[in-house]
Amino acid sequence: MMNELVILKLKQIADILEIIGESVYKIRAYRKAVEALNLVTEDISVLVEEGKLKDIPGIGDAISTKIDVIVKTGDSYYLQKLTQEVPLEVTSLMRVEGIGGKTAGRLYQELGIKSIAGLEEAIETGALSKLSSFTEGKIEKIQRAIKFLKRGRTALPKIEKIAYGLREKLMQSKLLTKVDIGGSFRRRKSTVRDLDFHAIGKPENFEKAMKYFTEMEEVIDVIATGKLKTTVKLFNNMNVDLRILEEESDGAGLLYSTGARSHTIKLRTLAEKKELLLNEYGLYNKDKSKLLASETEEDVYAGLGMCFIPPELREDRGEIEAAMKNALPALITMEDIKGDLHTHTNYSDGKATLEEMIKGAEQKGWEYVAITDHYGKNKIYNPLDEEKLQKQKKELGKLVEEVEINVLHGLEIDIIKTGEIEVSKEILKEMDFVIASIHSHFDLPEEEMTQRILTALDNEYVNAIGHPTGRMFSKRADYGLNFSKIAKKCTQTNTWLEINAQPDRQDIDDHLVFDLKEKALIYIGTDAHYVKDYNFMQWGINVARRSWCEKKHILNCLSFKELQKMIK
Ligand code: DGT
Ligand code: CA
Ligand code: CA
Ligand code: ZN
Repeated sequence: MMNELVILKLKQIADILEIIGESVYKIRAYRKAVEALNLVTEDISVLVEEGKLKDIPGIGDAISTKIDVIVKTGDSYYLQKLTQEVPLEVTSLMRVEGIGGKTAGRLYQELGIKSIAGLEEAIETGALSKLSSFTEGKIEKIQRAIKFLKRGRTALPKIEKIAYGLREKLMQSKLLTKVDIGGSFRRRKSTVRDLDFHAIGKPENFEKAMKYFTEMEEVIDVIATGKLKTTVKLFNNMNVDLRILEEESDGAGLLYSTGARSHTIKLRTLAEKKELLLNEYGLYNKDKSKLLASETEEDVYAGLGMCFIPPELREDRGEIEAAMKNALPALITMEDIKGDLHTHTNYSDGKATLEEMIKGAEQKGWEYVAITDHYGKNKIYNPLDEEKLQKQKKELGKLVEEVEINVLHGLEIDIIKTGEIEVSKEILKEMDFVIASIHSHFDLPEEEMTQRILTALDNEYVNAIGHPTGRMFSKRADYGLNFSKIAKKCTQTNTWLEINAQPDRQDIDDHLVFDLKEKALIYIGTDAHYVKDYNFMQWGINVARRSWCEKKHILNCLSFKELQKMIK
């Protein structure tokens, strides 16, 4: 939990420095520190105590002192000082895609805009269009980005550590005997709006537990408080609901909190048809004189005549009917995954060496890994050229002698605006696995975007389309695509669609995988840039599970031999 807070404060410092227009070196130092701390698995307060902070590469004297203060006081004096010059709120402007520190600074200095609401107002009144360089096109882009931000949803991976930290603290209070996190979080949705805690305790402790909850240091505001349900706002602006029930209602209460609403409403309707009554306390007979089931979710489902339904499936998409017939899918698990097909090394924009990435994949127990560094002209990705590719090939040749794991030598290449691929067929032909992805011109209309991918699919050497819809939860919505057209051509050309498991992407979305899994060829790729990114596989598994995928639906559940046969 402290780690999250430290990272947040350092990020805020970097943002403010950028708005003020401080030296790029200073800003970069803070950004680097944030990046480094994101990789730290130990508790930062323990590192401070043991004086080990400066052992972390990227943390120098100045920043280490700042971290020290944050750990000890929960806040940063330095940040407080900076915010006398520019209010912290101004940093919220930087969440709008296309607005960096410099622009945020201008908006504040020249128009006094502090918040996204203020920015919207300036668009409305026309004040923004009077500012130099704010063309009609640019303002339109900003409007779209604001609309996207206002969904108020956060990628699940981004909130997971915080959520588990809060649960830990609630348990430590000793006022509750069990704490679970329900809602979309438990259903493993790609994004969550708020967190829904479901807790069990003794009635005499309810009030004390609610008080403890509202007074936790992560809480910045209490939205509503009651004996059975309380809502608070966290430091990251996310709301958390806490419901407390007595032990005997554990199962029924967790079922209720987990939802989805449509799922529990369907269950209630079903109960009524059977002359029963279901609520968050239990399953009863019609006049409520007898409690039939409540202690565990299994009990409640059994009382309704069905087997346990995994939370990921609880969306009223046919899971209740399937559970009644005992015909739920055998959902894919991490153990079914045999390898990763999308990874980068420091030959392009990855952060680990070829050797580290290969050995890291082997450590995961995988049978194969595809190394797919960027190749092409897009300089942001430090792409390979012919010379670097040959060097990589040579190194790879030696490395494969040292390892058991099978390595596919692949590439990730750009689908340029026209849909063409600017890598020669002579090069592509030599590669074991070629992923083509869109990395530029994200705002073309749906038809053009669809055609762009269809054109790319004409290239016989393209094996897969990476992160197909381009959405990034913290940045931009997906560009519209006609998926039935794309999926059809993918199947015709034996081109695979990726579930990109990056936390911010989880692309393609579960509703698409749900529809396409029988028709299209789908695999999960982590797009790893560090060895630890192999753990992103779990986010891809979530998407697949929510889409009712069994291992037969996901290509990287195949053995290496079978996979090789499948690759064109
Ligand atoms: P979210 O927060 O938008 O990511 O999605 P959920 O599913 O977590 O939605 P949320 O937080 O509004 O509600 C959490 C769970 O609480 C929901 O899945 C079911 C339960 N719930 C809340 N209010 C109601 C209600 O009025 N009726 C029913 N049946 N369930 C409710
Ligand atoms: Ca929720
Ligand atoms: Ca809620
Ligand atoms: Zn990519």
